Amino acid sequence: MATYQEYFVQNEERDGVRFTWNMWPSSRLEATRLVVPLGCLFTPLKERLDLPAINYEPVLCTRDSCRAILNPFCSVDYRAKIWICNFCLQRNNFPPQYAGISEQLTPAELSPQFTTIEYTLIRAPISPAIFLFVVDTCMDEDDLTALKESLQMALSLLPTDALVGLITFGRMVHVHELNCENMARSYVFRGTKDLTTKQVQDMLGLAKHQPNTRSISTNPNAPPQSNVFYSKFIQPVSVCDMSLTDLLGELRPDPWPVSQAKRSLRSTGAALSVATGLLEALYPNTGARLMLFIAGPCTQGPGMIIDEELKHTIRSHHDIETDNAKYMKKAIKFYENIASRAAINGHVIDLYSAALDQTGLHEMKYCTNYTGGHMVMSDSFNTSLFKQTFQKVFAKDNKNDYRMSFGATLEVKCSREVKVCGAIGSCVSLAQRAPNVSETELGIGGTNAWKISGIYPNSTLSLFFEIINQQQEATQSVPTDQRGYVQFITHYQHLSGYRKLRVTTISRNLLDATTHLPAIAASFDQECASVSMARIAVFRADTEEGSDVLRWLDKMLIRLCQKFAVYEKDNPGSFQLIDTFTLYPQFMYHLRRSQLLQVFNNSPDESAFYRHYLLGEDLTQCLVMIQPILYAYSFNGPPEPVLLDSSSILPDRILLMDTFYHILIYHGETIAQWIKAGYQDLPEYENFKQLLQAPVGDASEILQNRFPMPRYVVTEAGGSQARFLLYKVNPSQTHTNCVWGQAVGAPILTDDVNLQTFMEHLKKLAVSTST
Ligand SMILES: *[C@@H]1O[C@H](CO)[C@@H](O)[C@H](O)[C@H]1NC(C)=O
Ligand SMILES: *[C@@H]1O[C@H](CO)[C@@H](O)[C@H](O)[C@H]1NC(C)=O
Ligand SMILES: *[C@@H]1O[C@H](CO)[C@@H](O)[C@H](O)[C@H]1NC(C)=O
Ligand SMILES: CC(=O)N[C@H]1CO[C@H](CO)[C@@H](O)[C@@H]1O
Ligand SMILES: [Zn+2]
Repeated sequence: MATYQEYFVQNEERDGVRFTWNMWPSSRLEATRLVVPLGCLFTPLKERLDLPAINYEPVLCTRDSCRAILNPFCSVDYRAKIWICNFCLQRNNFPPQYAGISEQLTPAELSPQFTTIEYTLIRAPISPAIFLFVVDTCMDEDDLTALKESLQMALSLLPTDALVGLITFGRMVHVHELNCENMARSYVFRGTKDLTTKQVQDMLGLAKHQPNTRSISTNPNAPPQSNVFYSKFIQPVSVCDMSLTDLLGELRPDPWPVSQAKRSLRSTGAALSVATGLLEALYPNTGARLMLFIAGPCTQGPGMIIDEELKHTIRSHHDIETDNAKYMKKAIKFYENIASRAAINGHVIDLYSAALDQTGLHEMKYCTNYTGGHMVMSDSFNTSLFKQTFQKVFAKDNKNDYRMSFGATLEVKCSREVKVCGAIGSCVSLAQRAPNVSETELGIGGTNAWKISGIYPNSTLSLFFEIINQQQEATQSVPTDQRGYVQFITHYQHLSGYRKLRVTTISRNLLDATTHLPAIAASFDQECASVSMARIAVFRADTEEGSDVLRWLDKMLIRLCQKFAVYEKDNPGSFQLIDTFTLYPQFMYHLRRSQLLQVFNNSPDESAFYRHYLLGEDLTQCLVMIQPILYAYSFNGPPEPVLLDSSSILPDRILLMDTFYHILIYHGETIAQWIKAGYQDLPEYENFKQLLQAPVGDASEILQNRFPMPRYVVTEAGGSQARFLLYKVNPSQTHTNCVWGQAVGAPILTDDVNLQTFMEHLKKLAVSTST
């Protein structure tokens, strides 16, 4: 049999699913005693190049309360042309077009290799995607020029049938008409006023329009209909390319004078409100992307982050803790409302922030969080970080398909042993109360369906489950072949305009945990568990004190060790973790110290940015955020991964650290001296030049493939930026436990406990009879 590790990887590649536990306890009580909740990380649109093209509709179970989709786990009677639903045991007839099936001739959706399959719903109407640029003009000429170039590039990268629109703002908000031949015209709104949707629509003259009414053709042979609907504000890019190019060309920084001691008056909130209202009126329930570009905080009107006086600084974490953030609560409420309206309609909001100071991402984060939008943070629009990240938004995969899709809904169906408790990720609840929805909520619960307005191949949700068998039932000799099933049904609009449906069905064995605990422990996926717990912690950090979240993580870790380690009571020396748990405490150690949970030295905007990606990326990338990867380069051998530990910092080594958000190259002391001496330029030290080049090459490969592009830092021993590395490594050699001159590695001055001390504490607490 394959190892569990191979099984995890195979499941992830085939179905985009990793579960915390891969054997499930058959009773509810035993499941809650596992400490780490039963859950999974699910990547609905996991890139799969080998999926067959299926252009027919899926077959559904006929039981009204079920409606699960035919899958390889259903039993089939080929002679009678009947299939039995694995979720509700309903017997269903195959539809007439399946008359020819037999054991030898099975449709793809029954084939065991297609537990994940995708249907293209060719009869559904086609809708081109909509892109609305909402552009701040309170920035200097250079920055605006750079931004205009990026927008121009975006126009050339869009599908030609895409619809586009432009709103600009500074003190005022301008909604630009795109159909005028020679004369640029725009509708102007004051930035101070909070307008209702209805007011926005009346002022733009949209109220008279019937919103896009769509009907699915009843004639199966009818070609897909395109219900394109233009207005003077939103036009196909192929039509308005010229006028939009002219408009962008003429765009100037906001003309209102700004005095020395003041900030620009920037009406971000009003602009977002107008933009959301426009899309709501014209394109409800259609894929649309609202791209907001900001160079500073909103300083007036709805959504105001700070006033215009420069002597008033933007709130810090300390201000938030001491309830001294004057505008924050009101602003959050405003942006959250905008975000909900957009999310319900399948509209995505992206935040592209380019400024040295904070711009209010902390208050605006709901816009990206609820809609699956991108959050990008750079110092200016004229940086490669912004330019290359923005270009990647429009990137295509090997099949020449765009990587962005729209308006997804994810529905989860469970067999009778399981209920769904909630989801954590960039989504909102569709408040669909089904029989299989648990009363216990974890994450966004009380529903079995969620909306994900913007979705990409790597978008990953955490889903949590509950086992519902009662204890009594469990002890009534559970048949050993009992299996639980979960089906994930993802509807989405591809950028080609087609609607698609991805179905993933998984199954796991249920075991009596009172007698089979070792088998359940062996099925523990500690990587998935670490990311799942990190997401729960970050989810809680939004509403709870940071110290409470850390205490909760510690408590869970101790309880997990108490349950699954081998030890004698009150004898820490006897403590031993079983194989499948050995890495977990280390992940928790690094998570506790990470910028995901520690706010010291970070602004609220930075915290919002870091957390946004933990809640959206796939398992591999989330693990890097929790515990960065460190590689060493030296003359002593090929590059190799090394421990994230201060002992890895050696004078004759170059280190490359990947934290997901940062790529850092660090030159050890000796290496730095050689560079200063210019050895790399001498022909006889060609090998030194090559050694210097190696990490640069590897870094640029990471920079190429990552979204968003990480910050790139090159530093050396004693350099000010070296702190990025020193904060991350385990301080195994601090001034208290190393002898100067003898120790290998760099000593670090810190009050932070190191991993070894952390583990000692953990052992002591876990084996203690008094906890
Ligand atoms: C962007 O910055 C570079 C220097 O880094 C400068 O040469 C260039 O002119 C700037 N571009 C614009 C559009 O301001
Ligand atoms: C996203 O929204 C949820 C509420 O639905 C909130 O609890 C969570 O903390 C948010 N996360 C971020 C990073 O904004
Ligand atoms: C998707 O995730 C994989 C790792 O799991 C990573 O290599 C790849 O760069 C990611 N793609 C994007 C666009 O972030
Ligand atoms: C679709 C689905 O999951 N249905 C199940 C929900 O739970 C009931 C009873 O708990 C089952 O009978 C359904 O099959
Ligand atoms: Zn069924």
